[in-house]
Amino acid sequence: MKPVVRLSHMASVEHTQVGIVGAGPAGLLLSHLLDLQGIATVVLEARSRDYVENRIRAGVLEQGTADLLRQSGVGERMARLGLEHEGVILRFAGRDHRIDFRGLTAKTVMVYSQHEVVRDLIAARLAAGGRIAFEAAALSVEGFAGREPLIRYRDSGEDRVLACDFIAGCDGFHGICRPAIPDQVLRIYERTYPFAWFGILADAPPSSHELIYSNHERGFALLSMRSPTVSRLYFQCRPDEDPRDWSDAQIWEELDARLAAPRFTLTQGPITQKGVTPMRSFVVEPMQCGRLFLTGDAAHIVPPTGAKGLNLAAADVAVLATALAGFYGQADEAGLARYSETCLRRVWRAQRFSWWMTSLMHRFDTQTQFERRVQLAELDDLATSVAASTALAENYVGLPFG
Ligand code: FAS
Ligand code: PHB
Repeated sequence: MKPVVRLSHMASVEHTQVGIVGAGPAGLLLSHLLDLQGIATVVLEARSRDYVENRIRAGVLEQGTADLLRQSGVGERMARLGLEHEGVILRFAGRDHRIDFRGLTAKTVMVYSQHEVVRDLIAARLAAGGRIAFEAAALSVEGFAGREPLIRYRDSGEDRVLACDFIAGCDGFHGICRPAIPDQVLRIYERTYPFAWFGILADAPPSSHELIYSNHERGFALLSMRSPTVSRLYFQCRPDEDPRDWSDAQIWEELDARLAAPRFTLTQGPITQKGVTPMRSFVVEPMQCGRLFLTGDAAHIVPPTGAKGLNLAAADVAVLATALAGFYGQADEAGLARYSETCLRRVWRAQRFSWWMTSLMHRFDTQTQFERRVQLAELDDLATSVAASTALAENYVGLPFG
């Protein structure tokens, strides 16, 4: 029998088992997986439901992430709207090389937008009677060094307290949970890149059935998609680029130049959204402190070249949900004790892959002619070596969870 959320004698204090800060993919998926285990949660989200359901971000789900959504009962819309992809195309030096995921790994990826995953998870939680407080920003997380953590938050202008057994910090890179851990506990590893991604959404049928990653003299470009009628494209730009400085015509001209290839035509259309995403690699160790557990972007950021951000969040949550189920089901704390170590092994392998893909596909102003030729030789190696292509495919479709 699932314990209900109880209001204690001081009406402003709520109690639950796991308090979750953030209703992005990590927080919502954790709440969903814990509910399936009969574990009570409350999700606190600073933004509105409309905002989080329309925030355009990641687009590619690893096989493991798609399987987790299907197996946990929230894969129905993904099955209808998602696009299963069996490979990607690397475009460089006027040639294409296809990485055959299914042939090399027997796995595939699912092109299905992050905001659709968020919509599916919110719908599932609300249908199950889950508690998600929107426009309820967590102000502080306290007491997690002991056994009675609490989250202070503001909801509808009223200051409230959520008392819980555990806190899951699913509040992204700019959240409050990671900074609540004492500096002397944390080690931060980070790298910033000398460029960013200029991303657009366009009402234009994708010009390729599969994603195209292009290493061009003018800089990197990526052709992705959201549906048979909506394209998602990116090109490498300066970190301080202002999207307002670019007309639609200039954007299409740049993408057309960087994606040019024989017998390829880039279909254009009205641009419905444009933005610049900074590029950084970031990891915090450990990912836990007492009864506070960090997941997803609250703990790590990868450059999006390897399409790992959302998938790493899902992998962290799968590990944490299993560990919490062990605690509540068998009073077994081993999974919780090992949470950070288990997640970080996968996080660092995804960090390496994302750094490698970024270094392989982008132009660096500081690049010498020798380094440029080595970069092209590495792409040529991928195009000619099954072992090299297999290594890329294994990382792209996703490493095992846990
Ligand atoms: P999120 O940041 O998604 O969610 C955190 C949530 O916590 C947010 O809803 C926020 O409002 C909430 N929150 C923060 N502080 C709070 C507080 N004090 N109280 C309550 N709630 C609070 N990844 C890819 O794989 N491919 C991509 O193309 C890609 N593009 C991206 C573009 C952008 C602009 C950004 C910022 C990220 C992109 N990412 C991409 C990475 C992204 O998809 C993340 O990996 C993913 O959103 C991680 O999910 P969460 O960890 O849930 O964090
Ligand atoms: C996307 O579709 O948004 C996308 C796809 C692949 C990436 C990054 C982003 O590597």
